[in-house]
Amino acid sequence: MTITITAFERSPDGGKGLARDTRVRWALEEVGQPYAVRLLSFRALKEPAHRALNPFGQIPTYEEGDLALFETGSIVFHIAERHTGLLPADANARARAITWIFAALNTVEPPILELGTARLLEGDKSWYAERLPAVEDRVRNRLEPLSGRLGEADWLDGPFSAADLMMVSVLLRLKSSGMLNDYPDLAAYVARGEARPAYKRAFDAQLAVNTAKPAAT
Ligand code: GTB
Repeated sequence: MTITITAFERSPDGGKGLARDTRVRWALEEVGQPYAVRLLSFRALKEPAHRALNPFGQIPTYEEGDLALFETGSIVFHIAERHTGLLPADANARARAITWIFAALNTVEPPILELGTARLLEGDKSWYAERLPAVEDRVRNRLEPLSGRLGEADWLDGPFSAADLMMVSVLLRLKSSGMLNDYPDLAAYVARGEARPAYKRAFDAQLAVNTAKPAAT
């Protein structure tokens, strides 16, 4: 059954892989599932046809037969459940991997998003410089214990899993801030994720979209 996801026809990051379709592409590449991509303009995101798939008018979405999903946590979990390679077979190890998916999305990602929003939307405000240290501290409050837990390990809990796919995807957003440089183990963890052939295929696929020349009119 054909899998179709949605993505920006032009991501604001110009192809740095930070839009959330990359994590879904990565999951599909890890399990070897081919997929099609429907590219959407910002206007199309808010039209009824897309809101029927995602009421919030966002990418990515996931369609497979009569199943339609939104939210990358749910989509990646679905892919990991239906195919081998992204979740351990042992029930307890599987539950721990799922816990880390939630931790990535609910505990680590929010302060990282807050930092991105502050830089993007508040950088020109008079109070920005005063507020920034507190926002960065909230990110460090997550990186410190994460780094402590990862320690010398390659991945969060045994072999690479959807937990690492999600955590690396979340941490990637910090690369441009330089904050990962204070945590060499996390920087190396992210680099290990980026070095995976499946990640590279996912990254290249979104880059091709975002660097394609517009069709001549
Ligand atoms: N919780 C949802 C999920 O995980 O699926 C969040 C989905 C989401 O934020 N989608 C964004 C979107 O559709 C794109 S990924 N935004 C359009 C809108 O809301 O109107 C967020 C994103 C966008 C751009 C960059 N970038 O350019 O660096 C990075 C991340």
